[in-house]
Amino acid sequence: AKYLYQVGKNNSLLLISSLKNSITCHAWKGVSCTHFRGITTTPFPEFQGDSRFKSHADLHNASLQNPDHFWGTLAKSRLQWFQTFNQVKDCDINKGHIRWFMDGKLNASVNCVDRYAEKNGDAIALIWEKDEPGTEEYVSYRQLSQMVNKMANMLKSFGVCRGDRVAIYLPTSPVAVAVMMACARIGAIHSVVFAGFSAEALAGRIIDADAETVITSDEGVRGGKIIPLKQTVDAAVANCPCVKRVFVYQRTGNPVPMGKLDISLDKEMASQSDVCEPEKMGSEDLLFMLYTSGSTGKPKGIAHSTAGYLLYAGITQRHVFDYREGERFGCVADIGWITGHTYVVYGPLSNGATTVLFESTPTYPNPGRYWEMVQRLSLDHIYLAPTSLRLLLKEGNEWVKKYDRSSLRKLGCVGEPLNTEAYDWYNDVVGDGKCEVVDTWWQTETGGIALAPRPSAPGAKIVASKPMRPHFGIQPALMDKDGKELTGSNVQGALCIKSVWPGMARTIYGDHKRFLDTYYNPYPGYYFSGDGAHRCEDGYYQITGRMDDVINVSGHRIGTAEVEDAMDDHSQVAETAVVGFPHDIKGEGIYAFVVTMEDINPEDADTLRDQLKSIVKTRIGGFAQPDRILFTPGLPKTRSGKIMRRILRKVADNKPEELGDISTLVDPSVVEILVQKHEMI
Ligand code: 6R9
Repeated sequence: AKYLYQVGKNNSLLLISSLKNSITCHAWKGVSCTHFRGITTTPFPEFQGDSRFKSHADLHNASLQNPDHFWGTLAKSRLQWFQTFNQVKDCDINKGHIRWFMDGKLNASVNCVDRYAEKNGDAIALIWEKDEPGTEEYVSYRQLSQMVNKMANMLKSFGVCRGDRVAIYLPTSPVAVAVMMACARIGAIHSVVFAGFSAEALAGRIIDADAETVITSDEGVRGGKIIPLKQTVDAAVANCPCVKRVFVYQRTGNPVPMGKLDISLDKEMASQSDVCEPEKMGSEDLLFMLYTSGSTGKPKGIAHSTAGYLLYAGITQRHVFDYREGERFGCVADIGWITGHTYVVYGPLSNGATTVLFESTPTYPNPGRYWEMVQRLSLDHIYLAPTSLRLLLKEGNEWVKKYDRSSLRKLGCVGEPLNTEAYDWYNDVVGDGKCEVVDTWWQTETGGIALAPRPSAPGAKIVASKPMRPHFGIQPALMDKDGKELTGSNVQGALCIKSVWPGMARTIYGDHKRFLDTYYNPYPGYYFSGDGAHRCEDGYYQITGRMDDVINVSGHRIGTAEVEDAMDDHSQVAETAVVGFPHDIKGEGIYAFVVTMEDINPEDADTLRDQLKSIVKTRIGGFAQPDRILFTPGLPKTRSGKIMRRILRKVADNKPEELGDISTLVDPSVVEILVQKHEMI
C-alpha cells in the first residue's frame, strides 16, 4: 500500500501502511478516537498509483521540479472551474511577475459554498462561537448559500460592480463570511479591516482602496464589552469622500444613529432573492486585499488573486493539519487578519469543512475558554497564536485539565516564534502528549502556510521551536549580508523563497513598484520575507524574527514608523524612535524613545505618556500603544543623521553591556543617559 490510510466502510479510516510506527485503526468522528503519532503524510488521491510518487520527498520534489504537473493536477481536481486553464503558470521571479492558471474561469464562492450546498446542504459550514459561552450558532452550507446569494444581490442592487473594492469592518461572524463570499460572487474585491483599528486607520485604508462601499455592524461584543463599531465607521467615513454607502448589520440591535449614507443590511437582505448568478472570474482577477504594516509609515494593501490563493489555502488547510471530512476546524483568529482569511474562511470552506468563528477572547469569561469550547464543540483542530499560550500557561493547568480535550488531533499555532516553554505546555498539557503540535510560519504575502512540520516524511520528528520544513512549492533560501545564498546547515541569514507557488501575493494595491522594491529587489531572483532564519543541522528552519523595522506584538505586525508618525504629531514632541523589546506574553512589546521640545517636569511625564498613548490609539488602534515610553534629550545618531536602533534595542532589552562600538555616534554621551533613564522607568 502506498498511502497511509484509506476511507473504509462506515467512514472509518483504515491505516494500510506497512510502516512500523503506524497504529491499525483510527475511527471516524463520533466513534471512539484512537490517536496516533509519527504518521505525517496525508494522502494525495491525485497521485495515488503514480509510481513516480512513492514518498513525501517525491511529492515535494515534484512540486518544485515539475510545478506545472503538480499544481496543474491539483488545480483541476480540487477546484471547480467554469473553464479550465490552458497554462499552469507564467512566472518570472526576477521581475516579481506571478501568474497562475492562465485563461481559467472560476468563482471562489462557488468553490467554497455552492458545491457543498449542492452535495450535502445540511452539513455545518460555520459554528459561530459568540462572545458568551454556550450561545453558539450553527450555519449549514445551505443556509450560508442563501445568505451569500441574498447578500450578493443586495450589493448588486445598490450598484456594487465587478472590480469594485468593498471595505469590511465587522466582527468575526457568519455575516462577515457571507459578505466576503458575496463580494467574491459578484467579482468585487474585499478589503477586510480588523475591527480594532481606529477611525483614522480605517479611513486611510478606505481611501487607499478607493472603496465606495463599507460594511459594518451597529456594535461588536468582545470579552463582555460592547465596541461601538458604527461610531468608528461614522468618524472614518466623514473623511472619505469616495464612500457612497454604508451597510449596517445588527449585531446587538442597540439603536445607532443612521445617516444619509447608511443602509440597514438586515432589512435589505431580507427582500432579496436567494439566487445570484456567480460572475465568471479570471484566475488572476483579484479576490481580496488586506493591509499589513511595512517599514515605512503607510500600510500596504497586499493583493491576492482568485485561483492560486484559493488552491493554496485549501491544500495547506487539508494537508498541514491533516484535515479529514466531517471534522471541526477551530482557528480562533479574527477575520481581520490573514489567518482569519485563509484558515477561518477560504481554506476550510473550499474543503467543505466545518469552521469555527471565534468572537471572544482567550480569557473570557475565564482562562478556560478555549478548552471549554473544545469540549462543548468537540473540536478536532485548534489553531491559535503563541501569545495566548504564554498568557494561559501562567494561569495554571487546572483551567485546561477540567475540560475534556480528547477530540483534539492537531494543535496549530502561528504568528510569532513558539518558545519552548509554550510548546511544551501546548504539547504536554493541552494535548496530553497525544496530538501533533504544528507550528506554521507564513505571512499575509505568502497567502498560506509556507513552513510547517507537516506534511512530512514518516518518522520525521517535531522539534520544539524549530519544527519547520518547507511546504509543497516552497524552496527556502538563506542569504548573507552580501546578498549571496548560504549553503549547508547551521547557517543564519535573510529568509527568502526562490520558488514560485500559487498562493503568493501578486501586488501591493495601487503601488506595484513598492511591491517589487520590498519583496523582489532586495535579492534579485528571490522573494524576500523580511524575516531572518536559521537552518539547523537536520535541515529544519527556525525563525529568528523580523529584519526590518516591524515589531511583532502578539502576532500582529506593527510598523515602528507608523507609531513614530503618530507620536510625532504631539506638539511637545520633537522626535521619536520606536523599537521592540522582549515581552513575556506579547512576544515583543513596543518601546518608545521620545525627545521632547523642552525638558519636561517629572510630575508631568505621566500625563504626557497618557497623551502619547492616546494619540497612537486614535491614529492606529489600542493594540499599537507603546508599553514603555522614555523621555530623553537626544537619540543616538550617526554623523549622517541615522538613528542607531541597534543601540536602542539593547537599552530596551536591558543589555547595556552589549552596546558594542558607539564611537561612530555624534554624541556618545546620550547613550549613558538612556541607560540611566531606562533603569528609572
Ligand atoms: C500568518 C501571519 C507575518 C509575520 C512573519 C513573521 C511572523 C508568523 C510565525 C512567525 C515565527 C512562526 N510569524 N508565523 N514567526 N514563527 N510560526 O502571521 O501573517 O500577520 O502577515 O505576519 O509573523 O515575522 O513575517 P502576518
